[in-house]
Amino acid sequence: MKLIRIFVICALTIFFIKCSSFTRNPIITDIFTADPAVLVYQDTVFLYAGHDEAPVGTAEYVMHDWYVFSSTDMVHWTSKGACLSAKDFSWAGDHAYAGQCVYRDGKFYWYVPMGHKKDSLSNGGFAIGVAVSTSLTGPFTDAIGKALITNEMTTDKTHSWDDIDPTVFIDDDGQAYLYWGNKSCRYVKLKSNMIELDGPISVVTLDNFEEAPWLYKRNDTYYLVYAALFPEYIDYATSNSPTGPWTYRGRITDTAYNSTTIHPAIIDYHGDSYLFYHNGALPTGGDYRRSICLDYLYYDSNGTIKKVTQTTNGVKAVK
Ligand code: FUB
Repeated sequence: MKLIRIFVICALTIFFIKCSSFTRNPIITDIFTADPAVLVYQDTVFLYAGHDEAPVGTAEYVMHDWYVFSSTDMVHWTSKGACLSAKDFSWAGDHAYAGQCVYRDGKFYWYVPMGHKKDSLSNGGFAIGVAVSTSLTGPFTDAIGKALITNEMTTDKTHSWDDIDPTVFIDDDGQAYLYWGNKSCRYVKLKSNMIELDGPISVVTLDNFEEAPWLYKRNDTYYLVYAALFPEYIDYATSNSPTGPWTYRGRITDTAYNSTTIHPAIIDYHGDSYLFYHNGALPTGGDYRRSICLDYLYYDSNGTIKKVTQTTNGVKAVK
């Protein structure tokens, strides 16, 4: 009798969790995911995610590929599988860190940082590549057959992992901008083909900048949101131009639960604004076994972002 009661309670709990109209954070629970980037395409939300594969007890990132998930209600997420791998770039070693996929003229461009093999173009260190596909989920191929940004192209900081975490924004006039960096934030204009630089690389002055920039525009204001300090918070700055100068506006989140890193992605969907980030909340989770989460983000009437509370309930299903 007792066993039957326990079975019924378990079954009901699973049923209610599955039917819940809230996301529950983390939103992906069957693998470890990090570094969210989000793209809304034809009324569906596509989440491009890093994949943490470090075994329990391993104190370094083990990341070989990137996953795609989709949702139309922000609660139920469908895995499209590993849609891109560091192996898809002949010049890359490993270390599939944080990327972002954007759409332009019928194609999807996925900008990703990886370690560069030592060869005639680079002496190693992190580099940024771009993969292209006519489909949101691939197959993706290396768009240029070499890195778009190498460690040698940025000389203001010398550490080997300063060229990571690309974010790409296409302005209303069609000009595309690539921002990226660790410790030093940089940007460069991209040509309309999305695979060539269109000018010099510039260094951006930003308070507390650590890594993980996310650039977007709301009304006439440009927002540059990023991981700040270490352990990381999410801070942001605004400007009336996509190239700055940037005015520091403050803190969006505190540090993440059980993770020294946190990584922002922000979208609007069906009238609400959302912040994606990661924490280490899954069982056996931590710094190198992270999980993507999702919470509402609110603006004041003057456009400033209110501080986001990281919840376990997440957000409600979009009707
Ligand atoms: O996932 C590896 C690195 O950790 C990312 O590139 C950073 O943003 C941090 O999340």
